[in-house]
Amino acid sequence: MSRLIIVSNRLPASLEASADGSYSLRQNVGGLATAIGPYHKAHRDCLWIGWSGIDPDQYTDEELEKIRQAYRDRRCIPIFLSDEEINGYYAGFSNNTLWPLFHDFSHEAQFNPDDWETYRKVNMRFAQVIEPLVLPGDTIWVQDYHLMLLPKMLRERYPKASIGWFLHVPFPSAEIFRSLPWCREILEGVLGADLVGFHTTDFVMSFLASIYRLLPELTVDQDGLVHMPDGHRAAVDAFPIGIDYNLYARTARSSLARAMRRGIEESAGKNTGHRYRSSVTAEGDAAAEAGDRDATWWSQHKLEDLPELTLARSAASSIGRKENKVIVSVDRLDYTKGLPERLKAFGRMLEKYPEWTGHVTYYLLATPSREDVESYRRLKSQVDELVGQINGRYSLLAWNPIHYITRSLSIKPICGIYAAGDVALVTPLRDGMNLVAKEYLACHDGREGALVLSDMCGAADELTDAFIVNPYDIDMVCEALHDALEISPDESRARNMRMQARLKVRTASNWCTSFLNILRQVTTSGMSDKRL
Ligand code: ADQ
Repeated sequence: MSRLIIVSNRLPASLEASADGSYSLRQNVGGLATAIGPYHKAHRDCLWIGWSGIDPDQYTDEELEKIRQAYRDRRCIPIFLSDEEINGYYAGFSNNTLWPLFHDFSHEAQFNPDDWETYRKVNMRFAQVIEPLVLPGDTIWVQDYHLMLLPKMLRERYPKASIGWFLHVPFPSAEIFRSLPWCREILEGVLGADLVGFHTTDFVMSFLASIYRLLPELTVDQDGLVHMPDGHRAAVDAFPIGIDYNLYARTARSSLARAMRRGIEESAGKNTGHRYRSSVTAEGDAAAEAGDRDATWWSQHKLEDLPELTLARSAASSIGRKENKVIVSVDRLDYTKGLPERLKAFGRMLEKYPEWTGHVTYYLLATPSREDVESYRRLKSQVDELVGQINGRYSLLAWNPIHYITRSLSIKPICGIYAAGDVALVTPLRDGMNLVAKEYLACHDGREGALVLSDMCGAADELTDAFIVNPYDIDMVCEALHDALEISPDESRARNMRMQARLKVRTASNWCTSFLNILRQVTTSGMSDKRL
């Protein structure tokens, strides 16, 4: 029976130290951990190798051994990297070169030969750690853009091993990819695998186009098999990743998620009419009671005189709206996620459709990431500023259009946010798949909830019943958002049922098995060819 060795940049669990000096592990959230984690857990002979995320210089040898043991107990093998290695391999080449380039942000990409050299060395280090662990017949599955040289390094050590590689982010067009000074080495590195996987057929086509252009000595046959001059061949195909649908549907019904949903709905004034009006009254009463110097102002003005209230109320009644609405989005703060464009579209909607004033609240969860990188700090300031501008311009006395949260939340409150959203606004400028769109639909299992989805992510190929938009087109997003808020519950449920039916079948676990089954088939047929 062949074992599976998963290799990724980060392990699926992070270290937590207890006061008594022992170490335990906490499951990481994120696409990769949730997609492959259950397979790893369920198969006792499956190992996971990756960077531990800790600086070994901060620990004694004895402590490092305890840490290794804590990981071994979970069938994980930690790799320890120094600060210098992390700077060059992870922050440098992975995040400052490959990430922007692969997401069509070439202007953000830095081409630093020292970072490339460290990336190469760290990929080699992974190969060295894996080497003593591999047994004949093992399958090795390498993940993502951090480890693009590893398949070839492993192939050189194990010519007969079964090796897969999967890219979780987009593969760019050949025109963009060839601007990378080390593009050939990267392609050759990946092609050491027997099976190369992407989320969509578009990414497969871009990858094959780069091979035609940059490695003309290779041939690609009708079945998408790439033939190397040394006789090795690699299959290339699309495997759109799914989610654990039942986990999200179930978690959305948990008591914590339900409480979170109720809290959001209440604060957005849902099912309670125009809540801001009673808050304004309460605010005035409280000021009067406290002998506030503004109390006279309050007593002299009838609430009906407030122009903003009149505007909101008359506009709302003119279209007969009874219910307030909630828009949600959940992101890591990254320039690929299109947050400034999305905020501008929301601001445009409040301007163009003033009847929404006081009646729609946007819950924006955007957790900062990579804060040591200048472009990410700039983005954070830009988002802060836009949120401030929109809230400053449109807020009423007791209603803010945007509820902005920058904390990191765990799965239950996130499911509560998803479940509270009448509309989810998911508009990345570029994304390999985008799991948030799928998680939102699972949290609306069997009920209404409209999805506004960017056509620049892999998920748009599958979720065709969503309101599909070009995320750069502010007017288009504004109109789609308005339409999504206005959709009838029946139509929304009907659209969702079609998308949910697909998501229930194409789960994370099915993605995992389908990749591994094809890898097995490719390797088996390759071996029989070699025997011939
Ligand atoms: P990511 O870039 O991590 O994944 P995505 O697919 O959206 O992007 O997954 C994000 C995950 O993190 C989701 O499970 C979501 O619930 C969670 N998350 C997002 N924001 C969060 C926040 N603020 N706090 C807590 N959790 C948050 C990469 C690629 C994607 C691809 C996945 C899987 O970039 O395109 O879909 O891998 O292949």
